[in-house]
Amino acid sequence: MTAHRAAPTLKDLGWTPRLEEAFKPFALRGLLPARVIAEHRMACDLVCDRGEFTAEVSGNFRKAAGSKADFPAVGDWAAIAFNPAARRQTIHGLLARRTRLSRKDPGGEDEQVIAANIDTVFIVIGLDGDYNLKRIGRYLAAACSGGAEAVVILNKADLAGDAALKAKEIDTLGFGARTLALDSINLKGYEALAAHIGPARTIVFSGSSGAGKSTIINNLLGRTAQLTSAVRAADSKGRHTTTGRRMFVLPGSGALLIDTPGMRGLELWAGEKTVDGAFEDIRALAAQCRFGNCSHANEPACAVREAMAAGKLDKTHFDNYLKIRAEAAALKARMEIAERLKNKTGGKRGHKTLKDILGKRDGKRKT
Ligand SMILES: Nc1nc2c(ncn2[C@@H]2O[C@H](COP(=O)(O)OP(=O)(O)OP(=O)(O)O)[C@@H](O)[C@H]2O)c(=O)[nH]1
Ligand SMILES: [Mg+2]
Ligand SMILES: [Zn+2]
Repeated sequence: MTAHRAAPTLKDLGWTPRLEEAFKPFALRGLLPARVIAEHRMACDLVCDRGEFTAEVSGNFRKAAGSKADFPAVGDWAAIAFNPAARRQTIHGLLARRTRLSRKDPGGEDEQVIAANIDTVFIVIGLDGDYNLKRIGRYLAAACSGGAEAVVILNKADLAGDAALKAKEIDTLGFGARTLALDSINLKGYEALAAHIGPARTIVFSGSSGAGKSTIINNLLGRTAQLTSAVRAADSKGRHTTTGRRMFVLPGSGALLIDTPGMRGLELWAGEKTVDGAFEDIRALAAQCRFGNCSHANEPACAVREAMAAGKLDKTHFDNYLKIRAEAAALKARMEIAERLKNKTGGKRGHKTLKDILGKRDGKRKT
């Protein structure tokens, strides 16, 4: 692909002096920075200061990759060897990801990165048959464990009057995420998005097919950038209209919006692995603690506490790490209880919410 229209600059795409610093080793090899804006089967589209191009990874990159998660994802900063004559540019490396949203690879046990270096995950839920508290919990766990801010968007508020009630229910999941209601047909509630949409802020839209992700993106862009199609009336299921992940620059605010295809059989990645992935610095320190299972609370010879005392590790960053670990563990426990109850009753109580289940369990504990 050639640069057929005015491409955004690197700065528009979120390039910062800090990234520039991290990129130095690549720059010394004569490589150029580029942001991945779309993913295809064997290639991706990216933007560098020469324009927009298609690119693929080098043979050495492929050989060095340990898993699928090591390959370029939308939002990644890639190091490319620019060749104006080539049909495809070549990616030789990626900058370490600041945050990510991952899922379990549908084809195996591997982590699949949906989007990288994102500030916010919009979890878009349709207030029709799409609403499911347990699934929202899984999205929240995945979003938080990838290190990004999570916002739940209850879309299709024109179809249901209980958005406020649902927001309260979502609060019981304990992630402290903001919940907003949108009516994307009559464009209501959009002013609340402004708090999350700013210059070079990267936002990934996640949620099941038919929830309205592409509709919201089109509304924000003010043009039909993405196709949309009606859900099945019987069960509100979407038709998997969006088939690839792609980033759009929002004119005006300059935010970067990533549309994604609705997920089937959602299995987001919220394991300890990603908690550690988003907190690589803490993981590296923890490896130097005297005890392998150090909780970094009051054990002797704790490298994490020592780093904090020496001002080498930010306390807020560490507190976030603890919070997210605790949330992931609590969620896992709650999911297990929900699963057990479902099995006991033959899986027929699908309309009961997690809150009902939790309420009962809490009640039992007190007596
Ligand atoms: N009533 C109502 N319908 C909406 C709203 N937002 C979107 N829709 C409709 O829902 C259908 C699905 O919307 P899409 O934007 O295609 O959904 P999507 O999340 O992008 O779906 P996939 O691309 O399949 O993952 C379309 O017919 C939209 O017009 C809303 O706020 N209210
Ligand atoms: Mg779509
Ligand atoms: Zn420790």
